[in-house]
Amino acid sequence: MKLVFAIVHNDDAGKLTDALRDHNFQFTLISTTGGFLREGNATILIGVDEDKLDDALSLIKANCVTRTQFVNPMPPVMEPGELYLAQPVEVQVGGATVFVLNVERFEKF
Ligand code: 2BA
Repeated sequence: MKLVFAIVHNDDAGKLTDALRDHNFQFTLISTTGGFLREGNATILIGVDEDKLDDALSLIKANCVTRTQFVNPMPPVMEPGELYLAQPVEVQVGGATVFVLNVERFEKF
């Protein structure tokens, strides 16, 4: 068995979880925050048998879109009277960041 951790954009989470449900995958949805942008994203934990792993990854790929976002960098330390004009920096987010882990043991009590 494998455990898939998929970190996805909040706007893709609904479509992806609908697709996973339609294909009978069991999963847990956690509200998370990206360390860099400090914006909400969604982490989906999916426990899958190995023969279904590729199907789960295909659904993630099909339902998560790459987006461009702009971030304002931290302003530098300024002397009084100095002017700083922030230049937003472009970053690409997603489609999905995916980790696949081996499951040593799986129990339901
Ligand atoms: P964030 O940490 O908010 O990062 C959002 C996007 O900002 C990243 O998109 C990446 O394009 C950019 N970025 C992140 N750190 C950066 C840095 N130090 N300098 C410049 N740009 C940077 P993605 O790579 O698609 O990541 C989307 C989200 O997936 C991340 O949100 C984070 O929540 C998670 N993630 C990505 N890589 C991870 C990792 N190695 N471990 C754990 N979580 C990860």
